[in-house]
Amino acid sequence: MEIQLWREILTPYDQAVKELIVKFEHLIKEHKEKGIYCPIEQVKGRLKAISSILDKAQKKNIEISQIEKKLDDIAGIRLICQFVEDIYKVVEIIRKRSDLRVVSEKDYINHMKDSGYRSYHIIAEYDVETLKGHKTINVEIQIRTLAMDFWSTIEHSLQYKYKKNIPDHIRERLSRAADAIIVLDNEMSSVRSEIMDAQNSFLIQANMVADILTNIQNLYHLANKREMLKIQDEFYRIYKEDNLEHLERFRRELDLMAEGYRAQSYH
Ligand code: 0O2
Repeated sequence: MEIQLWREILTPYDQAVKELIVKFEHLIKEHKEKGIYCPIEQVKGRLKAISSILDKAQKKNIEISQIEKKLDDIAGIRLICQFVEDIYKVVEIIRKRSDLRVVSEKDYINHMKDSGYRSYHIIAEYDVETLKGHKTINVEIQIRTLAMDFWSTIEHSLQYKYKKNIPDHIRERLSRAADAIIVLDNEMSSVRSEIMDAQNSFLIQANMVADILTNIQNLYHLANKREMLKIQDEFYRIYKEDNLEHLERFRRELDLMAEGYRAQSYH
């Protein structure tokens, strides 16, 4: 048997996790900048600990030399959503990505595990470029709601504490908590459009305020400074009104003014 160079083995998986976190976080940022609701709320990622790799290999009777071929979750990405509906939107996003090739899917949302665990799992191939060249590895992507993530994090810690033999009375409580999570997620889904409207308005307002203040700052260097201070005061006054239409009108007027100054400075 060859000596296992764990650092060398794990480097591409570590790289994949880091790259995918950046990519999915950027996707969230792009949605926010465009004022569009993003079905992904949070991105997490982890490289499986060597001890967990060894435990899983032992449990599944996998030879150490076969670990890379047979373990799909050395690189793990978790995408957390607000609503159950979002999970399937995220699945669609992943299926369409050109940098991920879906190998298999498991729907533990519609087919809850006996433990009460719910999540959508995708195993996908991902290409990394390292010092040693090109390598295709498998990545496990778990997609679940905030509530499901809460449950599974707690349950995972208890599994660790009790070495996978959780006492019956705690199991029962976890099972009741899993049922409560289903009720909670359903309740949240029923007010989804209201929550999304509220979040969208917040996003639209935040983008508008950022635009206005950037314009004011840029114009401050070009236009009459006193006039710009007046405009800034006007902005604070309108902002206090808490009226999105007025804020939008103010932004358009400021845009026109900025265009005028830009045209002047061009000529
Ligand atoms: P860790 O420590 O999170 O990495 P299979 O091949 O289908 O028989 P496998 O490969 O374990 O079994 O796949 P499965 O069942 O889809 O589980 C993959 C991962 O999902 C697990 O990885 C967990 O992260 C998570 N998971 C599955 N079942 C449960 C559960 O009952 N509770 C919690 N909290 N998480 C679960 P690992 O390697 O088991 O664990």
